[in-house]
Amino acid sequence: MLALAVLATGAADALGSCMGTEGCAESSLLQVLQHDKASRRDGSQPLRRQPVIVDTDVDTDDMMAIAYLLAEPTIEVKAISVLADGWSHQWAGVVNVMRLTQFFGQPDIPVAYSPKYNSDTQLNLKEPNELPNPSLLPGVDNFLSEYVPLPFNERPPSWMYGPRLVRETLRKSATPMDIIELGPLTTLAQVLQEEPELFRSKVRTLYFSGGEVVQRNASKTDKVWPYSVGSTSFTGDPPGSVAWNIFSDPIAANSVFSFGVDLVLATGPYLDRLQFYENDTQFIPQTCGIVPATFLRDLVHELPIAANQPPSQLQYWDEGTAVLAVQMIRHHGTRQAAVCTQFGQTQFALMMEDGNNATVSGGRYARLLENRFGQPALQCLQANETEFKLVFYGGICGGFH
Ligand SMILES: [Ca+2]
Repeated sequence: MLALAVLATGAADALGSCMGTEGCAESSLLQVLQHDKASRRDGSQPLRRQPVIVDTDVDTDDMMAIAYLLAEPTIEVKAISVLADGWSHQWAGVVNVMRLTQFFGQPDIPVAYSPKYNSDTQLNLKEPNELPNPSLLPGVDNFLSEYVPLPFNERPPSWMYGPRLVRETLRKSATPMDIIELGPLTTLAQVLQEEPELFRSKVRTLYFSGGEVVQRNASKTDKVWPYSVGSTSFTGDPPGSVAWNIFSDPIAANSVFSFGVDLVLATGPYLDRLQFYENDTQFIPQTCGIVPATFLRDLVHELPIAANQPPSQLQYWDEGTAVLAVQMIRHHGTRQAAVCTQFGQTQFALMMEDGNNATVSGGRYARLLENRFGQPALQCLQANETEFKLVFYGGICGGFH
């Protein structure tokens, strides 16, 4: 804790020293990392940074989550894979992620495109669902180029497609890695199918954004296949609601979940407590340097505009997953995280039946149902919203770790 406090103070100083300096935007967070290295030379205990892989569909909340993860000194993001079946177009998602890696002083982190949907996943291909609604995507695609503009990272993306990048990153790692999944499980399912033993030996814990395990007799959901999109991507909030990250590729999700990987679900009920407000700028620390503070204020101001949604419909979905993952990683994956006030252990399987016979099968497509034959999972079910916002905004500033 002492080392973290020293780093936090140093980070704030490094960022603060950037005020009014031309070119600071590109170098500011790099200074933080250099300060980290310099602090080790004075004899202080070096931080052991846990290696992680991030898989993402690069919605606005993914971008904000990745900003937090890149600013976090206790983890090291080794690779970022961008999904093809998520909340942005790949031409935009990859370069937006690379803007972030550059802004946070880690411009050479490999960022990969994905080639296509998992060839084993047929439903999306057979029945194009027009999800997300295409009208919602321009603001997402251009979030970090027009709304909160960051300099373009001139480096080329990885030559590898997402599944290969994940596979090779796992293979090269000397120690087991954590995976933070901010989108559908399409890429991870492909890695798993190709290299199950590598997955088993090198993946320590999978932190998954969304989902909730419910009882077989829980109230039915309004999500059936095919799903007709309304004015927004995903409407309705009944008990046992279905997560986008599962709904969009449930066959991939079933593959990963049935495998038996150590799994933490940042559940819908947990994430639903993390409401976005326009006055969340109050959580930007006073000590925050002008560059990250401006970045964060712009994020808050521009998010509803880019998302084309009122603030009341916006939550910190993937950001909540990122903070939960980081806090648990610091405790070696155990159920210790200040942001989570209630954990629950369960076993579940993914339901693929799309009918309305809940009394027989618990049916409803892409739902996670309690199942004694199924995969064990640790669920975070309740959030401490204030703790989350302090940690998220403070973390990006380098002021709270
Ligand atoms: Ca996402």
